[in-house]
Amino acid sequence: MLKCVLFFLFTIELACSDVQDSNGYLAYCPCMGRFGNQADHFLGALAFSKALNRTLILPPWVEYRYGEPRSRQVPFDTYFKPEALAQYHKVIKMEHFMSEIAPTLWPSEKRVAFCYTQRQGEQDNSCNAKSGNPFGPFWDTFNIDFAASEFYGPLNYDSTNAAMIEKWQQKYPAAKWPVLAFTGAPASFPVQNENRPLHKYMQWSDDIATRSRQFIKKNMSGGGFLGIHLRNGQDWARACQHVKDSPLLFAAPQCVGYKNERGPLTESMCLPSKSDIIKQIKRVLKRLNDIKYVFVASDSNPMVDDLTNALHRLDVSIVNLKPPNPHMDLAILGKANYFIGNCVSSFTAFAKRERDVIGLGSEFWSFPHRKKQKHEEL
Ligand code: GFB
Repeated sequence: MLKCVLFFLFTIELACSDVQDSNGYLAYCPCMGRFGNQADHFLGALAFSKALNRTLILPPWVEYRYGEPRSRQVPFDTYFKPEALAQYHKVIKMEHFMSEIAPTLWPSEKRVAFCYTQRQGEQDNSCNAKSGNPFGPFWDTFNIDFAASEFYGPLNYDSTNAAMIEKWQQKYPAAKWPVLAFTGAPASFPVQNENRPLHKYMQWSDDIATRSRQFIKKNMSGGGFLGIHLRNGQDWARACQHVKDSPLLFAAPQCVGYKNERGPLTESMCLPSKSDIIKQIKRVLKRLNDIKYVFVASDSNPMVDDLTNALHRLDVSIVNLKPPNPHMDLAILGKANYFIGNCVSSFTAFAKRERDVIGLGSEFWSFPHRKKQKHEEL
């Protein structure tokens, strides 16, 4: 029996693997950045496939392990439930598409790579869709080689622009182009404001949801918890040096707005000092009732000793995950009574969106920017 994906709209519709979508499919490589970047891109690709009315092929997540020259591809449903996404739009796992549908609908000679314009690589005038890491390893996971390239420029993937969507439909009708396979995500980074609410369809897999609940029960019961994200590794410190010249660096629009309409981006929003972090946590703890724990997620230094020393009078315990696990960290941050995150980080952006769609409160380090009073500087 072939697996089916359930769509719960007004009626229940079954999209079984032996039924092909006559409106076509959309595939892409999440080839830019790590999890937070890929998640931003995913929401854009989801909106774009919905606008084109093509089934979205759920790509595996691309992960990098220290010392390994090739990325690893982790099946989409390791972290998220396809059936929750199916409440919004038609989706199919890439593994499933390749085993059940590609052999007839998308045979080797029909595999065309889409890119805006030519990319550098082995061949001239080509998307070179498999040149470099993770491009090669990603498509190799499914034994996909491309027979040709298609440059779709000047079209773009703004799913809110009906005239643009019409142009895609005209130029690439599903009957002739059953699969649009993009060399990179057909989406902008950071995610477009309009697509942020789509996060509600990203629901953690049972495995992650259960383990995060168990962690909270075991380590943080008998009171609420404040979740904090400390992005402070060396890569981050280097990136934050660019704040002066990049007022919308990475995910910064999530706090300062897409046009800096909510103020300037400061270095302290990107890499807050220890004293700024402690002051802000104290302010938040004073404001909130019944917080007994501070859960720290960090890529590098969770500052457990510093926080323990600084907060011991406030009767809170500092908790973190050992060994580290980014997805578990995010799932736990998503459930905190309150959250303080890093405005510039797309990792924070994931937790912030998840919390927004269920109405939980959050704020960012050192945001909004307030000019220090003279006595504070002394
Ligand atoms: O997710 P991400 O694109 O977020 O990349 P940023 C950061 C990666 O660092 C995550 C790890 O995918 C995790 O693997 N990481 C970050 C964490 N925070 C945590 C945490 O709290 N816990 C754990 N366990 N892991 C930007 C990138 O990272 O960093 C840019 O988007 C660039 O492309 C820049 O590389 C330097 O947006 O924070």
